[in-house]
Order: sequence, then structure tokens, then C-alpha cells
Amino acid sequence: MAEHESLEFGKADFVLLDNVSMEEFMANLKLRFEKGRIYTYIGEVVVSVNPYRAMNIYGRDVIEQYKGRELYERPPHLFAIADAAYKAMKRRNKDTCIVISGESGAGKTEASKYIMQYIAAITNPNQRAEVERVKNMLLKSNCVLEAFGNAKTNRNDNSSRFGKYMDINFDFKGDPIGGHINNYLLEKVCIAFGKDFSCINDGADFKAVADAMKVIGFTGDEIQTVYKILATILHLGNLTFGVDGDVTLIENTKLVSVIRELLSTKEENVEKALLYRTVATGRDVIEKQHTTQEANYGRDALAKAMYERLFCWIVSRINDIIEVRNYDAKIHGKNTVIGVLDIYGFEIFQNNSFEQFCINYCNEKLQQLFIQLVLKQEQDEYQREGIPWKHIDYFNNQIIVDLVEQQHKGIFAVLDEACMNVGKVTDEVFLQGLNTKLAKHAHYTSRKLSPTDKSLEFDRDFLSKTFIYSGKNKDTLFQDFKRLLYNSSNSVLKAMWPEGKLRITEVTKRPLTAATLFKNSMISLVENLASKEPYYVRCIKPNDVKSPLLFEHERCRHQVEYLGLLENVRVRRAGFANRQTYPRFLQRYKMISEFTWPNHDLPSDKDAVKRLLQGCGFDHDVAYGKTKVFIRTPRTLFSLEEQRAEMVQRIVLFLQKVWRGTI
Ligand code: AD9
Ligand code: MG
Repeated sequence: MAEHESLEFGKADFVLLDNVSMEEFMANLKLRFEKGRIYTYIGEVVVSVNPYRAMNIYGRDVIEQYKGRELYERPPHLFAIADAAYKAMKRRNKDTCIVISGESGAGKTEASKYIMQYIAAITNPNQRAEVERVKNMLLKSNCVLEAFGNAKTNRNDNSSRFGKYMDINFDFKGDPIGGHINNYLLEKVCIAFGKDFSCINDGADFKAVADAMKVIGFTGDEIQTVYKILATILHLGNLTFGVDGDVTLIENTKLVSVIRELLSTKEENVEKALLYRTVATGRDVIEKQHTTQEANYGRDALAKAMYERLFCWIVSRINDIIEVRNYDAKIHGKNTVIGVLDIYGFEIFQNNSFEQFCINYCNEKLQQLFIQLVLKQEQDEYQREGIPWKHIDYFNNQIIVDLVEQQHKGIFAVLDEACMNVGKVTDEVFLQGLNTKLAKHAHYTSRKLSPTDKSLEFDRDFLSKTFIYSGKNKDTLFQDFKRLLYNSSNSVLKAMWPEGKLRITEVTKRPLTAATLFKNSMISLVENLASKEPYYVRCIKPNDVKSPLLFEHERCRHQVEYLGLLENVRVRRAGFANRQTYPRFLQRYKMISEFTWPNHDLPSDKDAVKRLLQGCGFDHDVAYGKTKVFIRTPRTLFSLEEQRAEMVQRIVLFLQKVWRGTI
């Protein structure tokens, strides 16, 4: 529980509320926001409210105040969480992760940057050149990825259109020695020609991005190619098609020459790929002319696919460069990891499409992980250990997650099945499938099948009013484009499109659908997070107008509700900060009590731990389970640690004297 803060700023930890009610929670959140205290704890979870103004709380001096301190010693801050994750990693050799969640515009990306900056600032005290290099690259890579992966939406001017999970690897000294980025891209980035992405929008910006890429280690050729791809995407946006009789043609042929040049291919190849597709019919291969509609569609798919491929290629190049290479670190020292997850937040627009569905499903998955780790496991353990416990109710959203991802009858499965249908109008098959398979699901409301109303409705905000256009689930890029790009004489570009190598008759395998790919990537993300010790930052967006002054009560209450924060407080308040098995506890603290040092003669380790804690006067702050002792407040643990450090020191001095023969 955080100290050093006067009560005029409200309670620094929601656990300290007099009554755990929504009213008190909201009053405290509002008061703190208005007093410029944007962070508040729930135990070890940080709740953050976007201040929408520059805060003078991230400087070097503040970093120093948090370095190496315990969570409750200082006012709540992201730095404290970053430090806790770092300490757990360093002291206890644990892989940890920091999961940042909240809706679009709530401040996740900003938080992830401050966390990275903090870790960079507190590591490498000896200024090792190699470590400095790695740190610099990790920070720079962030800026490159943002330039390509963020865009303005009506919710956030700098909205992440990709999810990012970054692992930072540390050596035995606790210094960063490398990293790895997983990106969770939305398959078909829904932004027409990427024109909203800042790196394309603004020439000056590209210069800064190019410089950052150079520092990271991209070659001149690579940067040139990136530039050419961006230019191609822009030109594609201006390309129009017309008809002459029954022949489809390109209206502005000059652009084709420009694109040819940029892509280092032959002019007639560009034209052909834009106007025809090659189809295999039995053993014959024929060239089929596009209608203008198909040509338009093909051009758009090409622009999107090029952008997406470029982004993935940039990530994989960055990974090549920042990967842990140091031979010594791999062989000898331990190599532990802190992961930082900054993913797209829930979003509900006027028109919601496949992308919103994926984003919101992803957030449901993360909420489920939070429930599993924070609410469920915790309560399960108390029950298992026989600790008196009154169960705390919460909405378990597993049912929503199942609704989306269940095999055979989940929404994704129904969608995939509909997309297998050749010939029929897929959207209708999809809706029919949903109505048949999910009619009885508690959270699915049956839909009309009118052509104008295809939106799905769920009694769950994140998924509500979504129109899943089935076309977005398929790999829609004509093979001809893949071959065109693969046959470029620009080796960087060629390498991005290896599947273009296949001849038309060799292309048989149906690529996995976007939904399946996304689902698989989410499942493995959650597995990965679950294998680490998690720390949470829960971001709240105070208003929709980016105002530093406005705390829209209803808007915030709603977020508190769906993030399950009140349940979090209840579980935390009733719960215990720390638990250890009896033998482990004794191993660590037995030297602080005459009853247990060097060995105890009590009937069991449990009795010995009881005796020890009674002796220290901490008996009131603990509970004794079947196999573990539970400690309620961190302060008790802290005090045990202090006593232990003191005793260890004394024992060492004593032994030194014995060895020297002075005793
Ligand atoms: V999205 O899901 O990617 O659309 P985020 O990532 O949650 O969203 P972001 O971090 O981009 O939101 O924050 C949105 C804007 O709020 C930023 O561009 C800042 O202008 C503002 N912001 C957020 N956090 C802070 C902060 N700690 N201090 C000052 C902030 N401004
Ligand atoms: Mg973001």
C-alpha cells in the first residue's frame, strides 16, 4: 500500500477504500484524476487514467526515486510496476510480462514506452558498449514500428493498428542483451492504401524513420526499397480502370511506367498482372481478363498486401538484428525475459467490421487471462489450501471467448466454413450458419437475413453491432501479383514474396483464413503470457474529446466495470500479497528466529513457521494453509526480508571470526 501521499489526493490503493462499492471507487478515481494523480494501485495492478496533457513525472529524477524500491514505498507509478517486474526477473530468475490493456486511446502505447524507457534507464550501470547498443536499438525499433503500424482513427490520432509483444532478454547481470518482437497484425489492414499512416503521409516523417532504420542496421538498399514500396502503394491509389468495348484497360498508363520502375519489373508484366489473372483449368493454363470491378479489387488487395508484407518484413529484419547473439550469454549466463504487451484496445465504431471483431476478440482473450490469473486462480488456491474464504462473484467471459473460437460451432469456425463454399454468396451462408449453430447461445441474438442488415448483435459491448464481411477472411491477393513481385530484379523486394516462386499449376494448398491465423496467434500469445509472471496496467480513457479536464463519469464507470476492477479490488482486499510453501519459507527465514535456527524440533514445518511468525509478532497478518503460509500485506514480507538481511550479515561476520580464530 503506497505511502508518502497525503489523503487529499485520494487513496493511492483502491484496496484502502472504506467500502468497496462502485460509488467509492469512482469517487476516488475522479478525485485522483482531478488532482493530477493519474496512477492508482489495486495491489500490484496499476490503474492509469489518460491525462491528455504532458505530465512532469517521467524524468530522470523520478526514475531515481523508483529504482530498486518496493512497490508500496512510493506513490503509484508505471515505474514501480516496471521495477517490480525487473526485480522479480533479476532476484528470482523469473520470466515476467507486463500486460497493458484498455480501450483505444486509453494510453497503452504511451505506457509501454515509459516502461521501456524506465528499464533502459536503470540497466547497464557499467555502460557496457554492447548493452548500450542493444538498448538503443530496442528503443529505436519502437519508433520505426509506430511509424508503419500506427494510424489516425477517430478514437486516437496515433492508434496502434497492430499488436506488439516485445520480449527483452537480460543476462545474469540484469542487463538487456537482445529482444524479440511478435506483431499481431490485422490481416487486411482496413485503411485504404495506407494513406493515413504517418510514414506515407508526410515526407519529412519518412526522413526521420529512415534515419532510425539506419541506426538499427537496415542497409541503404533496404531503406530505398521501403521507400519504393510506399511510393508504389500511393501510386496504386491513383490508378483507375476503364472499358473499351469488352476490354478492360488502365486509364492512366503513365503510372504503370512509374510503378514498373519502382518495382524493378517489366512494364508489360505490371499491366498484365493488373488486368488479367492466370487460371489453371485442368491441365490448361489460361489468362482471364478482369472486369473493371475485379481490376479495382485486385489493385486494392495488392496495395494492402504490399503494406502488410512490408510491415512483417520490417519486424523480421528488426528481429534478426536484435536477437540475442552473444555466444557467452547463451551458453553461460541465465537468460531471462521481460515481455511487454501493447495491443490494440477495444474499439466500437459506427460501422464495425472484421478488424474490430478480431481486436475485440483479442481483448476478450486478455480479459480471460486476467480473470484466470487474478480472480480465479487466486480464489481456487485459497479454497484448496483450506483458507476461510467467501467466494467473490465476477463475470467470467470464457463463454464469450468460446462463442468466438470454439471448434466447429464458434463464430470463426462458422465463418471459415462459409468461406469454403464456392459459388454461393458467402455472407448469407455465414449468417445462416450462425443462426443455426448459435441460436441458443445466451450471448448471441438472432439476426435478420435482410440484405441491408447484416450486422451481428451480441449482448456484449466489445462484439456488438459487428458486420463480419466474409470476404475479409480469405487470402484475396491474386497469384499473379505474387509472381510479379517475386520476379522483380530488386532482391530485397523479391525476398519478401517467396511464394511467387510457385507456378500456377503448383498452387494447390488453400491458405489458412485470416480468422484462423488470428485465432492461432492469440492462443499462442495467451499461452506465452500465462507462462510468465504477469504484471498489469489497466488504462482508462476519461473522455472522448481528448480533454485533460473532463472526467466523464459514465464513460469511466463503464470501463471500470468491463475491466472487472471492482472484483479485482474485492479479491485483492480479501486476499494475500504473498504465499510460500512451509519448507521454502523456512529455508529463507529460519535464521531470524531462535526456534528455527539452525534447525527446528517442532512436529512439522508448519508448526515451525507458526512459531517463527508468532515470535516476530506477525501472526495477525498471516493465514496458515495446508501446504503454504499466506502473508496479507507486503510490508510484513518486507520486514521479514530486512530482518533476514541483518541476520545473514551477522552470521557472516560471526563465521569470519571463527575462521580467523578470533573466537
Ligand atoms: V490504441 O488502442 O493503440 O488506439 P492507446 O495505445 O491505448 O490507443 P495511446 O497510448 O496512443 O493510446 O494514447 C493516446 C494519446 O493520449 C496519446 O497520443 C497522448 O496524446 C495521450 N496520452 C496517453 N497517455 C499519456 C500520458 N501518460 N501522458 C500524456 C498521454 N499524454
Ligand atoms: Mg496504441
